[in-house]
Amino acid sequence: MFCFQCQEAAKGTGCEIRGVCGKEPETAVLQDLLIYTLKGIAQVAGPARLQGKILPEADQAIMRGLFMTITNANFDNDVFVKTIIEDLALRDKLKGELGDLVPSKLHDAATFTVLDAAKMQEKGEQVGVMLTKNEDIRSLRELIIYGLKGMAAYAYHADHLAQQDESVLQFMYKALYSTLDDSLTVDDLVGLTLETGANGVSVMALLDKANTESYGNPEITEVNIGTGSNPGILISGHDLRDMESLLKQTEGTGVDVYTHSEMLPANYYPSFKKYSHFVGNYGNAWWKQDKEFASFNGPILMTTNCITPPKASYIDRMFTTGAAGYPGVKFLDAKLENGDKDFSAVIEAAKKCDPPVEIETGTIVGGFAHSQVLALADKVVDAVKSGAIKRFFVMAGCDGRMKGRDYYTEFARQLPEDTIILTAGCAKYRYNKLPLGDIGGIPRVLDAGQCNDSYSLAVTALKLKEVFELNDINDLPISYNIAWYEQKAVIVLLALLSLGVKDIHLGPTLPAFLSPNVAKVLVENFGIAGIGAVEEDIQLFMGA
Ligand code: FSO
Ligand code: SF4
Repeated sequence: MFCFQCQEAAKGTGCEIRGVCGKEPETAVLQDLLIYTLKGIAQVAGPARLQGKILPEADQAIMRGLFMTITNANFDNDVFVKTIIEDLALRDKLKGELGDLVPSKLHDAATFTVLDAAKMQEKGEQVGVMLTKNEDIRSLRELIIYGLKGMAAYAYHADHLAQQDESVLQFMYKALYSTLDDSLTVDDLVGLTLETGANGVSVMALLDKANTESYGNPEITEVNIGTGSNPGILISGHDLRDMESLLKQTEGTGVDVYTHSEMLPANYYPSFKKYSHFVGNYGNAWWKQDKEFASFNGPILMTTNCITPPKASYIDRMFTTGAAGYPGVKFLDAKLENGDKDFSAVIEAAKKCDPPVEIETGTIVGGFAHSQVLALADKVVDAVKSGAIKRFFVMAGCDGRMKGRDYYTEFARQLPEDTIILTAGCAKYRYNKLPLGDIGGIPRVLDAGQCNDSYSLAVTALKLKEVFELNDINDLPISYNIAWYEQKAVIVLLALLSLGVKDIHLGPTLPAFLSPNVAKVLVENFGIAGIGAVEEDIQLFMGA
């Protein structure tokens, strides 16, 4: 195996024996083969798809397949083997159906066959990341693929709420098969990387529309972080439709619902607030789940990544759905008559469990997505004009296990009191429980929501640019100090670059998949930089 797609890649270069995330080598190889299979489907069906032919089965295969290979999403070899077999059958069916629209010269990815799991290991070993020999081309191809994985995840959630963006879907085909094309130069691939970012903006806008049209605009909310006395279900991940289904089905059952990690922002949506048994948020970022799932006592529903290898003490009460999976963990896929997923197994399990052990008490504040911030725009603009707010810090992104991530807690703690942190994603757990106070009633940490809600931060920045009549988004008093972990953060980063944001600091370490030359392109054209010592970084940002 070789995998270097996330921030925790072994030795900062890549996992070769077993993933730091817990991914077994066989799983890594199957994921490589699945990506290769999807590239083949994209080559076969891409030209037809780009001419406007609608191919829902292929769209689904691409969205789900890419999503399944995101860090910590799916560890289940049987599911990968089954998916590859189904996708190869789909690819060959498409060849028959599309006839002349299929390119006459096909890559091996569009013609190979494997019939069993053993052969898949053999083939998968040959088609991984290292298949591309030139390190710069490899670096750009992987940067695009990781961006596509994030894009696919967001498109998948939007699709679950019946929203699609045709141009985003078409782009996924084009980008996938372009990574097979040996005639593309470094410059071509840099261009494609920026196009990936532009489509990242579109897909985040799409998911924002899907979420807010379905559940209302997030609003300022005090979220309870304590517990009640009933048995509870803990729901994690990003899928708001799953969240709604669970709330509807638990109503009146005596079972409470709590969010974990990336599902925390569900608490900010008006449609979910009406459920009195929706108690609040339990715990912190994804990587603390081993302890927090144990003390929660009740069942846990993972609607997406981030899963860490479950402990024996709670594996029996864990459930997955959607693109997520783990061997030995029950997967829920069956639908009710109304089209919602059937979560009765989780609810029945909860009834037999003890209530959660309380690990903290009090509240945290969030709900500052674009609509809420725009409602406060006058107040914010006045505070900037009067000098009460000197600078905003976008500290969106991810949390993770690495010790060096203490940097973000310290950074937030040491920021001058006339600064505001704009956040989204699970990075917030590094500082969202600190007593950082407010500026004239505006909290100093404004949480827009999930990682995809980084879109809201971009909307806010664009609005401020308009209000202050600036020509360049980089003239705003906003600095970007972003933490990354997995591939959704990659699409968020590419989206910000495509919006023209410069001088983003990225940590805690730069991606292992950036070759020195590709890193140089990002530094020279976009001012991307790493992080240093907290005090010096703050001085640098404040003097900027
Ligand atoms: Fe991931 Fe990052 Fe959304 Fe977290 S991009 S790691 S769980 O912020 O949030 O899925
Ligand atoms: Fe290693 Fe990250 Fe890949 Fe897991 S996803 S194998 S931790 S690089």
